[in-house]
Amino acid sequence: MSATDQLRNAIVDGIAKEAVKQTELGLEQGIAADVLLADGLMAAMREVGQLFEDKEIYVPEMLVSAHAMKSSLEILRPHLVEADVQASGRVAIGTVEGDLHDIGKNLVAMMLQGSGFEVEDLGVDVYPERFVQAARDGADVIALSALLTTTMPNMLKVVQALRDAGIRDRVRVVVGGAPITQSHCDEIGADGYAKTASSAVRMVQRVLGLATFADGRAAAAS
Ligand code: B12
Repeated sequence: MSATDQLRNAIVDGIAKEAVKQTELGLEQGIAADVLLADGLMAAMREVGQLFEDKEIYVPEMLVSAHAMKSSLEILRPHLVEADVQASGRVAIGTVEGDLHDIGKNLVAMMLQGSGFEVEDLGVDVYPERFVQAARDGADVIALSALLTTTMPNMLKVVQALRDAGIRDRVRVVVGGAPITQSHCDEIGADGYAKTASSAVRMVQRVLGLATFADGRAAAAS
């Protein structure tokens, strides 16, 4: 069995130590960090979600799998994030009110950082007022994550709060998370949606009107 398969199994089984070992082994074998991320970590969390839906596992198991994934992600982080890249914009990112899922949000934050953005991570269960504050403090982009269908409407609350504060046109609002779609983005009047962390980088660059270098970093469009 390949290191990627063993990594996936370790995360599904919630064995953090094994997940770390297989991540290190995979990197040693020359498997690219983004391949380990997609075929190991993300595939494992999809499987975990399915097992939860089928009532084969419950919240505690989901939590240990999430912990194992985070442990693996810490090893991958330096390989995914390029150091010392010049900031090409400020992004304030958070998971919306009522929602505690942060793995995807952390990944998006990490990828944006690696692509040269200055990122302020506001955490989870973030109220609209906190996003408004971040916009007032100079964020160019407000990035919202939601993993629950019940917290999706809280994205609209943020857009409305920015409007009420009279600063909606000063910032770009971008959205993502498993249940989010382009049509939800359009419905709530957000500026951009992306399905994955890597496409999130290109989307944020696009909504800011930035051109990109071949290595993915952003430059002001001429
Ligand atoms: C791990 C997990 C948990 C962990 C979270 C741990 C943590 N620190 O995040 C725990 C155990 C705490 C948890 C709790 C709950 N969970 Co949960 N959870 C999951 C699970 C298995 C994986 C989520 C995950 O991390 N995926 C991996 C990441 C990398 O993917 P992602 O988040 O989708 O992010 C990617 C993209 O969406 C995108 N993205 C994400 N954010 C953003 C933001 C922007 C701006 C952009 C552009 C892109 C972007 O980029 C990311 C990388 O590519 C999912 C199942 C699933 N397959 O999604 C269920 C799931 C989301 N959970 C679910 C449920 C029901 C719950 C609970 C209500 C369970 C309960 N009864 O208590 C609670 C809710 C707690 C709360 N208030 O938030 C349901 C939601 C169903 C629904 N339709 O709403 C799911 C879908 C499981 C299921 N199949 O039923 N959960």
